[in-house]
Amino acid sequence: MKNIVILISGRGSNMEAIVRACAAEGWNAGIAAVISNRPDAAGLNFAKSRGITTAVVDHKAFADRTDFDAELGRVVGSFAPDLIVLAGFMRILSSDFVKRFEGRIVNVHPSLLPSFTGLHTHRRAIEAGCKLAGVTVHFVTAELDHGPIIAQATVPVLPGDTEATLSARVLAREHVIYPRAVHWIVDGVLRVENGVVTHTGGEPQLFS
Ligand code: NHR
Ligand code: GAR
Repeated sequence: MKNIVILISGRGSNMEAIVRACAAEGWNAGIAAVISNRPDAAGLNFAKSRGITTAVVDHKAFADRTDFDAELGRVVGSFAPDLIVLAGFMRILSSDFVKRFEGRIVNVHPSLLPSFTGLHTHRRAIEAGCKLAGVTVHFVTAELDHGPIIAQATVPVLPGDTEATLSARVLAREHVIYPRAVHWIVDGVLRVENGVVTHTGGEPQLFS
């Protein structure tokens, strides 16, 4: 059984999709904890309703990033995670944190990386006139949104799209590919070579 720790900051719909898939598909894994940096994150309620241990490490209670990261690392580490899943987690993690859990942290980012790293991806894709948008699941490295790409899904950008309509279209794909990617990691079927992730069973890593 692998221990999964999920970090959230808000709604937690990706966390919910992963919790549901883990149970429904009988993964060889358990959700050891859901941890939020925001005390009011709605996702904490869903986790509690499923009997999952929750914790809050409020970044506002710390003098600086180093102190916050040290405490987050202590709390995350206390659950002996095999895998740390960032699901709408909004705090940039220090290189010390990333090094400590090297190769065991994944993130879902709402753009087709390496385009649109950082925040406000949907607005920026619309303003750039992109006709294609999407979502990327990647391993987390110290360099923000630059880790090895595990899976991507594409969606069209439609005339008249707003941040709200585009993000909803992308989010629906996130809920499909993120649980799939996490399941692959639990099953140990991915190989990373020179920063490129390959599914050893040849399953497609691109979704439409
Ligand atoms: N940490 C590292 N080291 N590497 C990554 O690839 C990370 C990461 C932490 C979070 C998620 C990421 C995203 O998918 C993520 C990837 C937050 C920010 C940000 O600017 C940027 C990217 C991501 C998450 N956060 C502000 C900060 O100062 C705070 C913003 C807020 O609280 O609303 O940390 O997009
Ligand atoms: C998701 O769209 C996720 O890709 C994005 O925030 C949303 C979280 O939704 N993540 C980021 O923007 C990270 N900077 P959720 O809380 O319902 O999973």
